[in-house]
Amino acid sequence: MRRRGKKMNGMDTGNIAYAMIKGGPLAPDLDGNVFFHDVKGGVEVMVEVRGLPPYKEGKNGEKPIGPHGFHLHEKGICEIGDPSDPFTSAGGHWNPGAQPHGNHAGDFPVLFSNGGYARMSFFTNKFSVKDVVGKGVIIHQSPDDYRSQPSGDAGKRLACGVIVPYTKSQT
Ligand SMILES: [Cu+2]
Repeated sequence: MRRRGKKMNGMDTGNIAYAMIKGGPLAPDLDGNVFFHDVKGGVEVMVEVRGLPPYKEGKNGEKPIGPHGFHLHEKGICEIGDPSDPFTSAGGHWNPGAQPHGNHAGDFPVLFSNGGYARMSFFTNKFSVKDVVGKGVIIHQSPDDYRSQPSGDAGKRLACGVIVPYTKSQT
């Protein structure tokens, strides 16, 4: 089988991009990063954040806090805007294939907090790294139900990041 790209840490890698994640007014301690590596057949996504808010059960019609919806949004613009409803600047879900929510290219697994810390890595074949440079990464207050349209009912936006190309000099 032919392999494309350079090899690093056992993975085929071509392009690498990343987003620095910064919490807004609803989660000021939240920060971390998300890396996107081109691998064979798709992209490996690796996320690490700290400072997620404590879990809170959803009661009396309120949404739970956590696990946290996690998506790519169509605009790489992280302006706080309204502090009670931050980061609407990032727009809606990135959905280049005009799919129903649950099958958007930017629909990711939820983030589970471990005392505020979350780390996850997963594979997707729905895009390559060059497709997502310039897009936004959003972490939401509430879980994604993967069926409410158009965005999974994941609630307010805790944190935002803009995906940029990764180069060694940026470490
Ligand atoms: Cu989202």
